[in-house]
Amino acid sequence: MTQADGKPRESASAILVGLGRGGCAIAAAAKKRCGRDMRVLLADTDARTGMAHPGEPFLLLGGTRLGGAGSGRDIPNARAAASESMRDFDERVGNARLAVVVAGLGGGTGGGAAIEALEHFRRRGTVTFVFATLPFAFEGPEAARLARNARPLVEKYSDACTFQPLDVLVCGAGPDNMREAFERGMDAAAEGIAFFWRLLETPGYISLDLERIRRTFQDAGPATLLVAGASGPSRARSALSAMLDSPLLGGDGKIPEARKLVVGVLGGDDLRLSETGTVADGLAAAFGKPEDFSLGTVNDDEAFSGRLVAVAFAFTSAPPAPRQTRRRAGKAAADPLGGTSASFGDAKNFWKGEDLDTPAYLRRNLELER
Ligand SMILES: Nc1nc2c(ncn2[C@@H]2O[C@H](COP(=O)(O)OP(=O)(O)OP(=O)(O)O)[C@@H](O)[C@H]2O)c(=O)[nH]1
Ligand SMILES: [Mg+2]
Repeated sequence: MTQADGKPRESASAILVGLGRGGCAIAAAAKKRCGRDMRVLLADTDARTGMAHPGEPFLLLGGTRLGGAGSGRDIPNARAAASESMRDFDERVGNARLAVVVAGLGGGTGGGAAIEALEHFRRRGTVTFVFATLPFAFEGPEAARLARNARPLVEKYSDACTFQPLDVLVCGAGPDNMREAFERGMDAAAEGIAFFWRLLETPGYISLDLERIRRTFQDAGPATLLVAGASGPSRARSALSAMLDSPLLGGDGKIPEARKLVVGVLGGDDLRLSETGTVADGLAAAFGKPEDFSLGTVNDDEAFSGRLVAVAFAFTSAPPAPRQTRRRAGKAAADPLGGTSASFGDAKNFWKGEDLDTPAYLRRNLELER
């Protein structure tokens, strides 16, 4: 994975990990948009997912436990299956310093395997950003319950995360065909991830490279991710308004203050300084001028000629409580750059087929009272 000058690409130390059927579909679609230099790993408890994406690296999770038949919409089952495959997973992710984990919440594997993978990444020092979708309303209460149950643990174990309701991703213009709805949700999610990847790998005049993103995202917590594109003479203003009108901000016109804001502006050679300023200043002002503000630009005439795309990560809620990397006494921490990791065999507390590190409400499939 090298550039023309023979140096390794920045993005070689970043990996996109798709988990579960929906997560793998979105990750594979993002890779199609970004090209073959994007490092991807698809993993699922269901062997059919590997067949659906021929040519992409695929890891079957918990083959011994589940026989490649999926988790049966069971988060603890999927988590235990993922735990069984963590050595293989570790080998496949190699020396990644940043992992973008994509999962559709609403089933078993997207949530369960994500929790396991995130805990694993934390132990080995890889910074994680989770891009998770929340189920369509039409998927019913069971999918909503599974997503609600997985979400707090995904928040807990990731460095930064965003939850994108599929109903919002398809802009509420509900296609009345399920396949079309899922495809549109997948396209929108893949597009958001692909823009983020471009920010990482395409050097712009103001660069947001992997190490800056890594530092900014570490222990950053949940973010609202806003993406908007526009063309025409007032494209910067149009993109800014579309972002600030997003239903993800509550839709009541009151924009919460952000403690941290990351903004990317992507355009062609015609991207003007004043346009970058319009987007960056407009977003900073709307989110209460956070001191922790990062800006990156991408100039890619082939991809964005005539078009401007803006991406923002607004960290609006309280930062997560300080976290400690869970390590077993006597086990050395994995070297994040050094490949092999500590032993995982005893890193989990399984008893009678249950993972005792998973809260009881999840193990018993109960609903949390809020
Ligand atoms: N956009 C999109 N979302 C999907 C697709 N398939 C599933 N999803 C979403 O992902 C959620 C989880 O479904 P799956 O990915 O099928 O479930 P899984 O993670 O494989 O989990 P199990 O099969 O239960 O082990 C669903 O509730 C959907 O919201 C897809 O093809 N496109
Ligand atoms: Mg599945």
